[in-house]
Amino acid sequence: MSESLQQPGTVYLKDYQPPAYEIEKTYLDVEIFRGETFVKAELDLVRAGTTAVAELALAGEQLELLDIAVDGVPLDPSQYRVEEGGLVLLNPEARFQLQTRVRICPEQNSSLEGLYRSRTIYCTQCEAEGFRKITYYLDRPDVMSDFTTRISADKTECPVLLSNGNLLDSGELEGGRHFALWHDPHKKPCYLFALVAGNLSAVEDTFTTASGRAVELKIYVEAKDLDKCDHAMTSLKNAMRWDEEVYGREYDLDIFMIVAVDDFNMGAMENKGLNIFNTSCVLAKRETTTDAGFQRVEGVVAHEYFHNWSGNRVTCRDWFQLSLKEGFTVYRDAEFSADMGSPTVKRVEDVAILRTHQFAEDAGPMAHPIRPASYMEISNFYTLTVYEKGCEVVRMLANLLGPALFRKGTDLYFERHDGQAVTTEDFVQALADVSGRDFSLFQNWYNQAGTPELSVSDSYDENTREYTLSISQYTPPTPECSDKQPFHIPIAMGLLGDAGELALKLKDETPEDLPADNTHRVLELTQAEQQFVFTDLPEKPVPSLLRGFSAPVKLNYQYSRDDLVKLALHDSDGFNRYEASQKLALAVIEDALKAYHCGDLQDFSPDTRLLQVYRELLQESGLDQAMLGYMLTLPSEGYIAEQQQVVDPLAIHAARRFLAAFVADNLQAELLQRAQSFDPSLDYRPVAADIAARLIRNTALDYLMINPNQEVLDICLKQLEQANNMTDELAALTALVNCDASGVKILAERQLEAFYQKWQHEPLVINSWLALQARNASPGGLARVQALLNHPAYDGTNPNKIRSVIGVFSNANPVNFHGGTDQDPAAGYRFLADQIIALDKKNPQIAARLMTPLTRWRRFDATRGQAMRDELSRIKSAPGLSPDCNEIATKSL
Ligand code: B3K
Ligand code: ZN
Repeated sequence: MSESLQQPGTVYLKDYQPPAYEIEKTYLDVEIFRGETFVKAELDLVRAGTTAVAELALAGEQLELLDIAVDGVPLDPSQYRVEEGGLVLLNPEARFQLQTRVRICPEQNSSLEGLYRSRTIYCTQCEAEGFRKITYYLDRPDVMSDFTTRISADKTECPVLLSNGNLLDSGELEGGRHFALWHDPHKKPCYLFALVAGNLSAVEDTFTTASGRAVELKIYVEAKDLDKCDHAMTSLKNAMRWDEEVYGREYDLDIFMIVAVDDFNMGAMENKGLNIFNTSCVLAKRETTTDAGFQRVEGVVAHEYFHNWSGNRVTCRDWFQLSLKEGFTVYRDAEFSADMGSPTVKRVEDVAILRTHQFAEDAGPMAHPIRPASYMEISNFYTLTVYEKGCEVVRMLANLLGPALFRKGTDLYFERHDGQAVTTEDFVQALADVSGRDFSLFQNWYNQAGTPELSVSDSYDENTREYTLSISQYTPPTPECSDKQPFHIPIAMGLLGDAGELALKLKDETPEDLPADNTHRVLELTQAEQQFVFTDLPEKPVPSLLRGFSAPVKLNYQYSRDDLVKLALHDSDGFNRYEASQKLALAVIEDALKAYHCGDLQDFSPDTRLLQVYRELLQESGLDQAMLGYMLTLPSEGYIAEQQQVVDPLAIHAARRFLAAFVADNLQAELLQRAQSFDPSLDYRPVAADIAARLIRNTALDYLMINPNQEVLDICLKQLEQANNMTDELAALTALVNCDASGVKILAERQLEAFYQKWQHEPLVINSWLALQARNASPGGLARVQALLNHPAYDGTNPNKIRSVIGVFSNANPVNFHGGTDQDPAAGYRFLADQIIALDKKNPQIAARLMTPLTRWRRFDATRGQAMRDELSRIKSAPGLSPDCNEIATKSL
């Protein structure tokens, strides 16, 4: 047996082999100097099996090996090889200590993976395979070790030195340097290792666990940001309490630290006891942060904290199991946020993202099961599928079991596998064991990609009073499999009669089977086709299907528009009320699209039933104002595009805009009343009711600003000037900038500049400022975005800035991205490819992420599709292309 280095190419789940060696103890001595860092590692390696190993390979990248010894004796060059990708030890003993010393250059590390420098702060990002850029190691999640880390650095430049676990020692060194020694008592894989060194200030608090232990909480930020940590701290304490109450999980160290850095490839990272965050997911204060920003901080702080159990205490055996920790943890944070705010609103928001973006991924060339069977570059698999669909799969399991059994199942999972690296089967098995349920068919959710499509038809027999729902499922082919097995699909449902919800009785149910709430059922579809017969129904009902979006599927049932009106106004399920309003709006937008294609959109008269619904909703007392805001918002261009056979982004934009103007014209009085309710003297609180009030008011303002009269313009400007919070300030600026009315453009330009002058010292506010311009659908978008890249506020090495400009333009400004320029319709695509090729040399992970819109070329007409494809080919043939971009280009072409 030998443990060899991973070759570039495809890695397969079926090839998994347990590690040949364990690393019992890891001692790291990291000496940070300006421009270079020295890492000494002492690894206590123990052979896992009884058979001798000819070669043992340790992964390593961009390391300069200075010294190598085994048990204190320097190795002769005949005893090892340094190769591309790592270090190979020849004929290793069964037990030995490997001592290496390497030189690395964090200052030159622009990939933001491994040890790098963000502004003045040294920090690490090791998941998935970044630890190998710090030292030679068995860089795989099933190798779990006891870590001790000594850090030393200049005391003035880096007064704060942090790593995982508890501080054992610290002190002064010669030459103005100092050191800190940390030990983590919990064994962990190296992807959870973290180190931070820099000039940071901390906000401190304590949390007393359910069993009475005091935990020190520290949030480290640059001193200028100390006033923006309260919300993260409150969110952290809420998350700690919630995990105790809902999952029985206590925190397990004496200290929990969060560090915020500006340059970070994603939102945050759950390193044991030392989470490292993108500033965008920690910092929040009302003057600089929108409601969505506050909610994001709460959600991400909770998510990373929850990983302490779902990910750290019980971790993944290999990276194919990523959804084991991510899907489950997203489910946990979603339920937490639902509990902190409004469950229906949270559900509506999450489902919108899933259906717009994950469904598109699942229908595209990068489609993969939540547990992929192969990958080329694991960084490309931190996807909406693994995270968001993974969450939906856990949600289905939780709903099939019900709260009590699900809790019993997660207790068993955590206890059975504490300290282990496991698979998604282990998770499902624990749930099966406590419930006695058979989840063998359910496993298809882990193994098959693609979004199942349900076709539902129904019939009612007046004589027998029976109502039959016939449901069939079909899943389109995806790259890994063209012939799908059926999925196990829970369909939560109810039936609406003329006077409200009808009592339900399935044909084979006995009176004892009937649940207390007899207006709701969960049907379990387990075959390609099934029928469900309800008896004793007095009338033909309108079915309310897939309540709460009980499964990540597309549901087709021929609702009449009157049915949709009824569901939107009267369904007892909040999610399905929203869904019906969206379906109705989508139907009217599709009418408008037909008119557009016939060239007479301007003379088109939309179905007024949509106005009827909106009017009644606006008058409904007791309706959650956030729900009202979402129900009144037309489906996004991205969501509309998802519903089309061939996407025509210009047509979609025109049709949606036409309908929005129609709504604004016809509901002017009602909308004006909402928009006028702006009151700058109201104190700002980021709580559900207030967030909802701002949302509906700003939704109304958006509508009115499509074609504003002076009164509306005055409301908008007043809000922009007097807002005491970023939500209202940015909403007013956005409405102004998005307004195409003549005369408003110059005003918008002036206000944009004034906003910049006011906020230029706040990077996160400037990100929003960049993003709102990148999203602006007015003609000339590409030129504006190119100008932004030359603006002093732009920094082409900072992922947040790249996402705010290039990411937002290519994903959220379809009319400009796909419209190009008058001279060159493909100019948007060329621009994006140029940016990707340049960025790939510095930060391949972010470059690969930016490729998503181009991968969707099959969804467009032949000319656009070919132009997008040409750009993918150009990326693919760029010299020195990273494996990250290469995988996506190869699979998409
Ligand atoms: N686990 C990290 C993601 C790491 C991504 C590496 N490319 C954050 C999270 O999901 O909590
Ligand atoms: Zn996560």
